[in-house]
Amino acid sequence: ISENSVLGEKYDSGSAHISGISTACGNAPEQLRAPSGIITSPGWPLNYPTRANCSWYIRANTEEIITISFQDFDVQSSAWCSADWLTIGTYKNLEGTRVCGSSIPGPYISSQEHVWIKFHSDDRYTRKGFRLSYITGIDTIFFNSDVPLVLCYPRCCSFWA
Ligand SMILES: [Ca+2]
Repeated sequence: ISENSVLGEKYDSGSAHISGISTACGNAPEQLRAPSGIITSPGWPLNYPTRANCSWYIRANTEEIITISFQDFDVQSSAWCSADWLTIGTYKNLEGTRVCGSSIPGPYISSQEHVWIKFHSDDRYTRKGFRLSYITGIDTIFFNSDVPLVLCYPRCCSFWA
């Protein structure tokens, strides 16, 4: 499909491990229905390749939400994250906030039962990339609200608000 497919190997971490090598960085999004899992940038733990375009679609059960937390994060820093970036958002075609750099982003809590995660790298300079985990579950905090009130606690505000 692309040069991405030759980089790295899948490995078994015990839970549903999804590497960026599979369809996520090809023509179609990687669709994830497992209740929890791990997503890494392509090639992890080696540097991600140039010209990567990956997308993951996580879907939980009805009335569940998805909590995403980062274990590692190192994406080439650039003004407005215009070079390499990761986004997490609700909609396929409406980009969420871009993040890049080497500070680990705060947790992301979905407002609906699905999220889109997208990763892009441009044609030069790569870094180690990212490793995140997600878990789905009943929304016990945000009853009857589309607004995740906890979103800015303890430190995710600057990344995702
Ligand atoms: Ca780059």
